[in-house]
Formats: sequence, structure tokens, C-alpha cells
Amino acid sequence: MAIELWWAARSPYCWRVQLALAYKGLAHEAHPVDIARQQQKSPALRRLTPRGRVPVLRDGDYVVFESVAVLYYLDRQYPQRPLFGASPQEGGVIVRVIEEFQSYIEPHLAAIFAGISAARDPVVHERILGHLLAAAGEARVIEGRLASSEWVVGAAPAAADFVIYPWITLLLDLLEGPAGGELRARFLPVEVQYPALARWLARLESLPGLAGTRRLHLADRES
Ligand SMILES: N[C@@H](CCC(=O)N[C@@H](CS)C(=O)NCC(=O)O)C(=O)O
Repeated sequence: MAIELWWAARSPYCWRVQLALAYKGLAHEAHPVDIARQQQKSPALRRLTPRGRVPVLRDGDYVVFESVAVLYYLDRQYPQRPLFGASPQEGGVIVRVIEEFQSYIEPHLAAIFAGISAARDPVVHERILGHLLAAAGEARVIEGRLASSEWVVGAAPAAADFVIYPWITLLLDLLEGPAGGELRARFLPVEVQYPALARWLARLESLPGLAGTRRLHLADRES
């Protein structure tokens, strides 16, 4: 039975799973979910995941949700092109970097996305700027890793790359768009401010199948 994935456009959580599927060369049946229409709360999806969030992956009789759990499952079930490193030690670093990203950067990025539409309000603007500066500081740590390594951890693409890439790409897209305003200059141009990060983005996009996932999430910008 085919792997099935319920996913939503512009969801960094769904995108990381699609990157992993593409990287491992795993075909799947995609079920797009429209969050604006609350399709993730439909009874059919709630039967798969009580939280009513995406991504959700079904493989035969097995259902898994929470994106990092999905990555872990895919890696154990389909070990070709590993996502969690070539050794237990490398796996430990990959999971640590994911945890650090989710704990210390993701909340800032989520706050930027949630608030940006009201960024003309000076109070909101200050708050968003604070989140952007915090995220930019953490991005320096990733820039440092990528200055001495092609991938975030180890000698091959791995789960840490796939967790971080969608958020960075969606942030760049947001800042480049009309909502970016004067916040743009704090992060862009990425090639100048974060050159190793920019090279890594291009490197990931040149992997077979990965650019296709970009079109799924940024279709409105790239059509
Ligand atoms: N921790 C979850 C987060 C999943 C998540 O928040 N998904 C969002 C899409 S980006 C969602 O389904 N939101 C709809 C809702 O909360 O109703 C994961 O890693 O999968």
C-alpha cells in the first residue's frame, strides 16, 4: 500500500517531511489540506490524529504525526539515505541541533509569521523586530556550522537540514514580499549577510526532487 501524506502549503512541518520523502526517493500519495477552510479538523483527519494538525503520514496500517516523529519513522522503515547520521554520535548531534532549532528559533519565527500582517503598528513592529533579531542571532550559529561544513551536521544531508530549510525559505519569502518592509534589511540580502547559508540553500535545492517541494509551497510566487 502506498505511503499517504496529508499536508498543507506553506507549512514548514509538512515541508520537512516532503523533503525527506523526496530525498529517500519514496513515492507517496499526497492529500492537500486547506487550513484556511479548517480541513485539518475534519472528522476523517481527526480519526488519524486527535490534534487535527498536519503533517500526518499513513503507511499501510501505521499512522504517524508530529513531523520529527514522521522523519524518525521514515528513517527506520526506509533506511536508504539515512536522515539521522552515519553513527550514534552523529545522530545525537542531529537530534540536538533539531531540538535547539525548535526550542530557540522556531518560536521567534512563528511569532514573526503571526504578527507581520500588523507590523505597521509601531508596538507590533518593535516586538517583531525583537523576534527577528533573536532569530538572526541564532541564524549566525547555523551560518557558523555551514561555514565549515556542506550540511548542518555531518557529511550528507540529514534531518537537521530538512527541519531548518523550510523555515528559512519561508522567512526569506516573507521578507522579500510586501510585508517585509524595513525588517528586510535585517536579514537580506542573504547572500551578503549569511553567505554560507545562501550556498547551503542552493545546495539543498539542487538535490534530485527537492526543488519540486519548493514549488508546492511557494507556487503563488514561482508560477
Ligand atoms: N509540532 C507539530 C506542528 C504541526 C502544526 O502545527 N501544523 C500546522 C500547519 S503548519 C497545523 O496543522 N495547523 C492547523 C491547526 O493548528 O489547526 C509537527 O511538528 O508536526
